[in-house]
Amino acid sequence: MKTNIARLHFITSPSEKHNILSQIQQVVMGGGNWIQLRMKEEAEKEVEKTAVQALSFCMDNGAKLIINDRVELAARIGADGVHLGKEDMAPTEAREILGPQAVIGGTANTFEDIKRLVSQGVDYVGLGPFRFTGTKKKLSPVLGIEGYEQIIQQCEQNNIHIPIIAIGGLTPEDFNELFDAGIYGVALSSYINQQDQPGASTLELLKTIGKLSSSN
Ligand code: TZP
Ligand code: MG
Repeated sequence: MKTNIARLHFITSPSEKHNILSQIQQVVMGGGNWIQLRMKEEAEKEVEKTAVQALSFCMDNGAKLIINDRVELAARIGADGVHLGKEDMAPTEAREILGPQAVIGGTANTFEDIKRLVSQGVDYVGLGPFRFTGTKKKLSPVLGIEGYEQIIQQCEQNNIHIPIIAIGGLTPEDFNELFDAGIYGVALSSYINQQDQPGASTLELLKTIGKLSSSN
């Protein structure tokens, strides 16, 4: 298991307030060190242009850049890793392309998903959605806190240890019960990029997470 998985993942998404690059810059300046570039609608060329600029900024400022879906693009530009959903390339294949140092994350909605992803060598799982969110299309069933508690218990019973990152409509008010349930970290998009000051918001979130996460 990679020990350097961050507790706060920022996922880019379209926002009327800040363009993608500005979101990344502000979050990183606020202390965020883990960015997932998620651009679902844009053409590959545009994604690559943004990804190259984002990677340069992240590298200069000690942050990791994880690319959503696009393994070949991540390999081409030398990004830190990829995040893969069920319909994307298998993590085992991505590992062959990206190598042992790359971070590979996978999306899970059930305990079975986590089991499969762990067997495929992922470094973390994004487990969700916690609640409804408009950020993702074709949303899987909402888990709620009971879903997390049950799935984390199943992981413990089956001796499965992998950083679990909660995702989906999260706000800081949710963190307490989620960390109590045993999650490792959180991934947020709209809560951060809809703020006037995503950097200041990131700093606050990191403080909260630091207080809650010490034992997980
Ligand atoms: N996967 C499950 S929910 C989600 C993704 C990518 C969107 C998270 O964004 P938000 O705005 O924090 O709900
Ligand atoms: Mg995907």
